[in-house]
Amino acid sequence: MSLLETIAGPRDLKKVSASMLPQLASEIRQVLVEWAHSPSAAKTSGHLGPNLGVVELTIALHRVFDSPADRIVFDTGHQSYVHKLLTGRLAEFGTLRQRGGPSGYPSRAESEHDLVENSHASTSLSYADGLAKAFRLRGETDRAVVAVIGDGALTGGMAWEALNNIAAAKDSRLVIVVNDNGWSYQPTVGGLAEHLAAVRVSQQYENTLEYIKATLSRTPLVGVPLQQTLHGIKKGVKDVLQPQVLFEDLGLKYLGPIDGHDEQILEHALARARDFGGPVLVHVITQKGRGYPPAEQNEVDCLHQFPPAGAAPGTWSRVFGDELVAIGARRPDVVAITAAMLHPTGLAEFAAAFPDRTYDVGIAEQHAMTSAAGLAMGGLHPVVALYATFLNRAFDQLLLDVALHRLPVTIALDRAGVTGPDGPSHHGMWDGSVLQLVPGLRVAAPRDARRVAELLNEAVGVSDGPTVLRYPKGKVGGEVDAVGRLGGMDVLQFPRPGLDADVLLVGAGPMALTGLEVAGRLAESGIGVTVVDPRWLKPLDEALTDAARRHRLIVTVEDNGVVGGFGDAVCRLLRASDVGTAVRTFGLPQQFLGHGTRDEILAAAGLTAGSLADAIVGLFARPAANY
Ligand SMILES: Cc1ncc(C[n+]2csc(CCOP(=O)(O)OP(=O)(O)O)c2C)c(N)n1
Repeated sequence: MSLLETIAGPRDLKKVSASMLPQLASEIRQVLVEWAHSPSAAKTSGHLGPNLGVVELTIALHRVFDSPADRIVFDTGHQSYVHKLLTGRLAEFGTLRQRGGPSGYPSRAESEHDLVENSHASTSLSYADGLAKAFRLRGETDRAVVAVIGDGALTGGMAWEALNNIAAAKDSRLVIVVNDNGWSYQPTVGGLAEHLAAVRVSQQYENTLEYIKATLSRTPLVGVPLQQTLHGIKKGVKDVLQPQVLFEDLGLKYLGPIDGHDEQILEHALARARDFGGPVLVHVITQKGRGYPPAEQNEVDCLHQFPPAGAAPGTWSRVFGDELVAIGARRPDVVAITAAMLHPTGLAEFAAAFPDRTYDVGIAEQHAMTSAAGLAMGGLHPVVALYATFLNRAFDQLLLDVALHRLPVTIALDRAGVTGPDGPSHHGMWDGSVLQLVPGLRVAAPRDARRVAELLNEAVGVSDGPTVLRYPKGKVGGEVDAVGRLGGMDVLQFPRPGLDADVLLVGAGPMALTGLEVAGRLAESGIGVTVVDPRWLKPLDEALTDAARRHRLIVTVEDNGVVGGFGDAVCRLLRASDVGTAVRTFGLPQQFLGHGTRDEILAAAGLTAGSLADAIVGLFARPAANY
């Protein structure tokens, strides 16, 4: 039996003697690496590099704090695998991120030790601020709150809003652990990153570490107020360690930098921070991918995800990225913005070709959008590449900073629709609805690679307002050319000879291709279908109304929440034009959808060709008035 197998929770972990902890850390790393290379992880992928980096830190956290009475909030939550392994989930770990298996993020349904499952970055400090205030107000003064936040997540504006408030909440029992590995997906960028790097890489840091080790080993654990220790540390290194003034000037107690792979030092520092009685920031230096050479040496992202998440040839991301390079060569005014996701959004080639015209703004979608507004006001045409789910962060900026000013900004929304193993927070199922609210915004959804190129060119050709391109995760399917045109829309298929124009099936993006399969099945039941790809989902093409009048039933299919999306927009258009034809809208149920493969989730949502065809055949079995 391994040591890890004997640990069912933090209580067991606390009993392990300090001398055995290196063995425990190495067993955990072995489990992580073996899982990453398993056939199951090959399908689901997962976060390897971040977890290898927090092994000692997570052990120390669970030995010093008393979860779940003390609350540990992991920012983003992608680095919580070690926490899962130490809180009784070793047996299920092999099915991580699979349908029915553990989530790739903390999950309250799984464990009392899990709390925040949102997995959008930079929120942990606000949660922690609220939790600490709640414990204080309720008189639960023995409870501490810890937020573990990466240097990447610390680039998000919300984190700074929280720091501003935490500094003012002087009696909150709150420990902020900055897990500083220097990386987001990419090396973390910006002034904050430079500040942290100055602390991290300087010779002073080495000196400080030595000093802290010496100080802490000389002082007994209990009874020495943190302030005294801090004072001692500062006295010793005051002249050489200036960079820490950033946090101190904000009014936060700063402790560090601490070697994040020295478990004993971590325990000492965290215990002092816990007992301080007010907010403390513990700056911990870790190495992303620690202990697994292929991750340590990976120059793209330290194997942030494994298998790697980059934009492989043939993916939607890459097709977008390659076309943007071609556009960039012709159009010197086109610039690209990423929020810390250069490779996954397919911008790496553009950045290589036009480094001066590519901006990585950190995990700062709000800033990305308004900065794009500024770039557009300055005479450029920015292309902001985001995962669809993260557009939520920048809605107000899109609405008022960009659209109100009718600025020519193009937003490329990758991973739109069901994404799969990342679960409810990562499905791109909201953008199709919230974008409908934005006046003057044009939204395109390509069905295949040719249309990505075509629509991206049309989008960057728009100079009097914002445009959006939304496309899913993964590989692009085969190309399907139009057989006709209806206004600006592509007709992919007319009803088979001998069949009536029964159904007008309008499929958004690749759902138009699913529509072709549906049409094939319906033809077998004698139902004639016209399949249309609208290309632009907003504004809708007026030609849709005439076409609708010529059919008995309109069916819309979209890979987006069914409420307020493209289908609802079609209904509104038809109502406004007094078209009486019945309409059925198919999309994702407006629920938080769990993790699984994209195919599994689409099947459960009834968005496969078979389910759609069955549903439509069922409708035709009813009297016409009741469609
Ligand atoms: C709002 C938001 N934007 C983008 C992401 C995608 N994302 C997940 S992890 C990550 C990098 C996190 O870096 P850091 O906080 O330093 O943690 P590390 O992985 O380095 O441990 C990014 C950009 C996200 N989760 N949330």
